[in-house]
Amino acid sequence: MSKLYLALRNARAHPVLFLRASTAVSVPSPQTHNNYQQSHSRFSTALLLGGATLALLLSANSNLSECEEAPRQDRIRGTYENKIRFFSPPEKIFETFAHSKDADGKLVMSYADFFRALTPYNYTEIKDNKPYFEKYQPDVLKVADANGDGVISFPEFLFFITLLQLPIGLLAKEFAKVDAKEMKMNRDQFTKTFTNLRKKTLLGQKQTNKSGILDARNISAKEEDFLAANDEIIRQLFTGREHSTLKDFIDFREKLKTALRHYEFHQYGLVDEEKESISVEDFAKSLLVCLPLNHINKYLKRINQIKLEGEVTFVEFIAFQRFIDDVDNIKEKVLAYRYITVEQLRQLADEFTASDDYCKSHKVRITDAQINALVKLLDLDDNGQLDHDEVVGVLEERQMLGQGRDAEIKEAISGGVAKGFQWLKDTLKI
Ligand SMILES: [Ca+2]
Ligand SMILES: [Ca+2]
Repeated sequence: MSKLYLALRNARAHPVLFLRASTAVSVPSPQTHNNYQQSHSRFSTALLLGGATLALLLSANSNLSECEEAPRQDRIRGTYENKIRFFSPPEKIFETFAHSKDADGKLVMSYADFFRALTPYNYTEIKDNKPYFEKYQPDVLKVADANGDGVISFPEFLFFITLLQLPIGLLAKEFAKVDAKEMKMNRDQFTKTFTNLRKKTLLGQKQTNKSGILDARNISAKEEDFLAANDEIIRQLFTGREHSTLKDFIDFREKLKTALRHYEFHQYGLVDEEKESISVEDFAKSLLVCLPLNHINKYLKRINQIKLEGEVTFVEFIAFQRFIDDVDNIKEKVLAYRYITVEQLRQLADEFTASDDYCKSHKVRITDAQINALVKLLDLDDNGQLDHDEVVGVLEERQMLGQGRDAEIKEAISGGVAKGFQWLKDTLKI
C-alpha cells in the first residue's frame, strides 16, 4: 500500500494522527494546550461560494428582535462581516479588515485585524480582541507575518489563506510527481509547486481576476511580493529539515488551524478563567457555523428560547468540534433510521472519543450538556430527538474551500495518485 493511501486512511479514521508534528509552529496557549487541532473551517469554504448582498443581509437581520444578548449593531456588523469572509474575493476581505497603512500607503493588517478576518462572527457582542494578544503570542503569526515587520501585508495574507485552504488532494498529486514513494519534496520543489498551486486554486484565480470594486492602489501586490512571502513561509516549514513530506505539511497546517480555533474560543467570554470554560449557550452559538447561513436567525432565536445550562471547557470544545467534523457519521444514522435519539448520539460520541487520539491524550469526554445543546438547537419540532429533516441538509461539516474530506479523497482517486482506494470507495460510498 502506498504512503498516501495510508495517510488518507489514517486521516479519516484517526484525524489526530496528523497532529504529531515536528514543525516550529505551536499553539498559542501559555500552558497546556499544545496539541489540539481542528481540521476544517467552514467559513473558508464559503470564501468560494459566490457574492452576497447587503440587502439580503439587512432583511435577514430584521427579525432578530428576540435575540437580546448581542447588541443589534454588533449582529448587523458581524453578519455583514461574515458575508465578506464567506463570499468575497481575498482583496475585499483584506480591505474590510485591514485598518492601517504602511509607509507606501498600502493597506496592512495588525495581528488583531488578521485574526478577526480569519475567524467567523460568533453571535455575541463584538469585543476588543487586543487583550487576547496581550495574553497569548500565537506562533501562527511567525508564519503569517513572513517578513516579521509586525503587520500582515496583502501578499502575506493571501499566501496564508492559500496555505490553509489548499486541497490536500491537489497537493498530494504534486508530491507524488516528485517522489511517489516517500511523498517528500525539498524546499525548491515545494516553493515551485506552491507558487503554481496558488495560481491554480480558485482563491488565487479570484485574486487574479480583479473585481474592479477595490482601490488597487491600496491593495495591489506584485508577483515578486508574493514570491517573497512564499519563500519566507516555506523557509519556516523547512526549518531544520532538508525535505518535507506531505504529512509534515498537513501537521504544519493543522497547527495553524488550531491556533485560530484557540482564538475563536477565547472570543467568547470565559465563565471560569481557571477552568478555561465558556457557557453552554456560547458553545451552542459556536455550532451555528455548521448550519445554513440563511437560517441562522431561526437557530439563534432557539438558543435564546431553550434553556441551556452549564459550561464547556476548551478541551471539550475541541473534542466536540472533532466529533462534528465527522458529521457523516451522524448523518448515516439519521439516514438509516430517519431519526437519532439523544442516547444514540451519546453512544456515537462515546465511540468517537474512545478512538480519537486527541480525546484520549487529553482524557476528555464529550459531555451530556454538549449533546443536549446540539439536540435542543436542531430539534425544531421539540420531540426530543433529531429527525431526518432536522439534520440532513442542515448540519454540515466545517470544511475548507468547498472541499470536504470526501472531496479531497475523491480528487486523489481521480488523479490516480495512489492505487488501492477501493476500500475507501466501498466504505465511504464515494
Ligand atoms: Ca509582514
Ligand atoms: Ca425532532
